Amino acid sequence: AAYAHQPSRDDRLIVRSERPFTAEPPAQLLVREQNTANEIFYVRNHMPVPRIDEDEYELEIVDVHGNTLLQLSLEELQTQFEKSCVQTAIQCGGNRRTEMDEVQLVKGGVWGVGAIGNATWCGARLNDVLQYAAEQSGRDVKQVMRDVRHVCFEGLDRDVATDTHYEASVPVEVTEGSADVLLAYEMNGQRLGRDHGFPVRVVVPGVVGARHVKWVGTIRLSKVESESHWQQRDYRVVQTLDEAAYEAAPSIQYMPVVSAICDVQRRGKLVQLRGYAWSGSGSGVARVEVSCDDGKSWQAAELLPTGADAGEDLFAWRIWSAELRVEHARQVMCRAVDASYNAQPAHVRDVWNARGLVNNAWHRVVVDDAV
Ligand code: MTE
Ligand code: MO
Repeated sequence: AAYAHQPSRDDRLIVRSERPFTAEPPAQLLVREQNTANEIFYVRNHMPVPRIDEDEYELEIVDVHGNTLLQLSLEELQTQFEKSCVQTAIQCGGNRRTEMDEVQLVKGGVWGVGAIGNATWCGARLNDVLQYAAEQSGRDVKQVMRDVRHVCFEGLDRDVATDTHYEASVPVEVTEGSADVLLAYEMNGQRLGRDHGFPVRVVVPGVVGARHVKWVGTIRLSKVESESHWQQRDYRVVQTLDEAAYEAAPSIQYMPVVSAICDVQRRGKLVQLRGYAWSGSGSGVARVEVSCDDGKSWQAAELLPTGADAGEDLFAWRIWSAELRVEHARQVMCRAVDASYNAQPAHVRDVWNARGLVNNAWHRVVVDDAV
């Protein structure tokens, strides 16, 4: 019954789990366009998709003492604040998890290279809403933010058995430092689909997917990180699954540079490759290279334009293409460097962890299998 009234989904998605629903697009489809079509954008739900009546929707802002500063309707959110847009990728912390299983089995759902998508998101800036919330309660925003260290976002999705809502938080430096942290109500020019957080989701460019809270109902200013399971006992890179390991590990926030090969077309000895690269934290992608001799030599890939203005697309992914002449080798691989000269590690074994998170090793594909 908890799963009655779920949205319908595109048949092209590869379903990784029905309940809760998680799915990714076929890799080839993922790199056809700069912005991932909404219908094939990966879905990662932890609970049933809530049914929300847009006329009844309310967003509540709560201060560090637990007092409500403001309640906003969807219409107020859309009309009282300047609409701001950002083109950014969102990537699940578990993207490319399955490659880690080859080193040693990890705990977590199956993901290929498709637990990432790129879109233009539009909505109200979180900072504008916080400023307004402070004013409405007759206070100065500096005063309201004074003891705040983390901003917690609670979703309206709920596990009925335990009465818990999805929740995650980001450090306040992340939100205060960025005009691109949005309470988004549009994805690629359309209103958000139900699987992607209708009517409002949080978008925090550069940060792991788990913090981009969908169906956001409450924003809580806090001295501490969210106490939720997803902040404390998941989305942290641990080598063992005990409590002490989770407590010692920082929660994943900004993501490192990553790339993947998504499409391989072979014509005789020529192999056409297409993939994505993402700098995560927002320095931008400087370079992508491909190799067919196990990394002895590398050839530059061509980065395709994002379509956004220069400097406005640093959180967007880059689609790239390359043509390789392959003699005997069957494995091709790619790697990216971001504009701060951070590079990807060579091997999955170098980044292996017990939950299979943040796999940004060079991506390898066997040519014959990938056609
Ligand atoms: N927000 C809520 N309320 N509930 C969720 O289950 N999943 C998170 C995040 N926000 C989740 C959520 C995770 S782990 C990811 S990777 C992204 O949403 C996925 O966003 P998408 O389904 O729009 O691709
Ligand atoms: Mo995720």
